Amino acid sequence: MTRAGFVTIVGKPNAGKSTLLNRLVGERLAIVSPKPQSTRDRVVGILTDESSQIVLFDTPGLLEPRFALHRAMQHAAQKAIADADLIVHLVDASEDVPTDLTALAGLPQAPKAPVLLALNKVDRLSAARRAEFAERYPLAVQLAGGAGQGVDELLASIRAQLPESPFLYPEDDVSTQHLRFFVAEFLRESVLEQLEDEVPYGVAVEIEEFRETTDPVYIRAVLHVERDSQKRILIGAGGSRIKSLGQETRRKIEPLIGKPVFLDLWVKVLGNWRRNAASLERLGYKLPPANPA
Ligand SMILES: Nc1nc2c(ncn2[C@@H]2O[C@H](COP(=O)(O)OP(=O)(O)OP(=O)(O)O)[C@@H](O)[C@H]2O)c(=O)[nH]1
Ligand SMILES: [Mg+2]
Repeated sequence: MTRAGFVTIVGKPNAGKSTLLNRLVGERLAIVSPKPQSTRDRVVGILTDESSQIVLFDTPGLLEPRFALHRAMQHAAQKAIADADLIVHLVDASEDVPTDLTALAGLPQAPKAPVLLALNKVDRLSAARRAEFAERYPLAVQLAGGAGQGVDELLASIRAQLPESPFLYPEDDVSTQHLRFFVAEFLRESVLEQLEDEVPYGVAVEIEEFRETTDPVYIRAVLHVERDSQKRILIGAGGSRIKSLGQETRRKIEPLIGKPVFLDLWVKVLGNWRRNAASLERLGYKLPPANPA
């Protein structure tokens, strides 16, 4: 008898969802950043042992949508919630207290799947504060997903609540995403690491070409920005910034691809892409239907 199911990790931006996914799967699948709103779409991680298979969905942080990209991000989280057999609601306990998930996710009604509350970043809390949380939220798991504290307990709770089912994916799979996706995400992570303030938020990555049979592997990626001023920043003086973004990203993707990579980077202006439905679609972000039934 095996258990298997879809487990969706949700929470506010920066709660530590992607860090937790990586820790659970034991691979760096999702990009992580101290800046909020780093995850923009669903990321899948698969964790299989002899008797269970957990298909994890990492999601964009839940926020009040201000423009089209935010609506696409909220929609991705809502879909992952609808697909879930179990939801892990992750709260950064060092900054926040749990709030109502239905309202936070902008849902018309409570999700069908059971919700497991997990209080994260407890490594930042005093013993007294942890005890207070334990008393107030007796069913919540206390975690420090970054360091791995409490992760076994969370896994045990998840496994106990998975439906009985045959495995959904081959036992050796750790994700369902293709290499292209990881290349685009790691490039965006490098942008989050190297650039300040608003710049990373205006960057979207498109992989235009991916030739795996050549040596080195040839990848052409476009960094789309919203304005000329952002383009200048991304290129940097004498091309210094784009060069270092390329170097950093190659360092991350070459172990994944297993071969040397020639990463051909371009920066283009796609005016106001975050607010434009056609641009978002082209970049692979799915907006909710305009008039939901
Ligand atoms: N102290 C501490 N920091 C953590 C922990 N987990 C994650 N972090 C840090 O919190 C920041 C955000 O982590 P992410 O995993 O990117 O958070 P997220 O919820 O995926 O964020 P979005 O994708 O923007 O919604 C990073 O700087 C992490 O290193 C933890 O258990 N303790
Ligand atoms: Mg994330």
